[in-house]
Amino acid sequence: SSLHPGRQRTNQLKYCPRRSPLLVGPVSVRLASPRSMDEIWKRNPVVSPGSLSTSRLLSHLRSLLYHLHPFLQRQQLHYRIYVVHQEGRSTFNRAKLLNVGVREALKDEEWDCLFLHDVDLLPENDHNTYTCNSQYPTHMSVAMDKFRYKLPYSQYFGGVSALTPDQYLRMNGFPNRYWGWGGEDDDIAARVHLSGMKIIRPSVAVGHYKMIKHKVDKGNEVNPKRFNLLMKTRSSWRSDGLNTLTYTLLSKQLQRLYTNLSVNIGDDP
Ligand code: NGS
Repeated sequence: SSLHPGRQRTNQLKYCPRRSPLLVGPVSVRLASPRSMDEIWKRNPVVSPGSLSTSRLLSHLRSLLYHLHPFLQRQQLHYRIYVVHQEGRSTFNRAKLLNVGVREALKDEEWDCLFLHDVDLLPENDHNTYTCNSQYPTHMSVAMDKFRYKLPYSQYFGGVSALTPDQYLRMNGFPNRYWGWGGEDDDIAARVHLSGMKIIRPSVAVGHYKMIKHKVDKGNEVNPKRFNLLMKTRSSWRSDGLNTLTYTLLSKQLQRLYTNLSVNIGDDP
């Protein structure tokens, strides 16, 4: 699953201080998943309610919600978390799921910022503000524990990123053709540059993330086509992306702590 909170366009920002007085900076992240959604709900009474279903929920998602709701509230943001669930047995396609999340989220509100967030990454410092830069896409997860708190390579764009809807449209969204593990984040980074933008990043001091450890996901086998696809990004980005996105929305449920989208996105042809 992938998800992204956003921030709403509003004319009432004068009521908010530029920098939230509630921030604490570095926070210690608890990796053990909370036992129940109820526990998270009780600790976050201001989250707007939908309905509750605790069936088949990943423990990663519980950890993320447990952590992210207080984090975003300390930043005094107006946000909504969407979880995009790929229904069925087809190979995982992260970038296409992110496209679906963006399209569906923008049907609900005129968000001014889209966060594309892996479910297994927990931000460790609330000075890493979940807002967008008005000019350029931002790569947020610059210092992950599994990479010893630095970038694994300078073009790395995986994990957590943030774009305005304008930036997202300008690069024709994300590729739909990456089935399985690897390369889609490199393609997204290439699109940023090919569409005339650049990537900006928070400082390594605040861009800290802890990753919830897990084995290789079933249904997300390494994509053997990824290098071939990456060689074609320059010629394919305009004809593969938001403008060619197709899927079937199977359900949209307002849970108490997030909005769940279940989608059929097809399979690797
Ligand atoms: C690169 C992958 C990226 C991936 C990154 C980190 O090699 O998709 O490693 O992987 N690019 C290609 O395969 C072309 S990780 O260490 O997190 O498993 O995000």
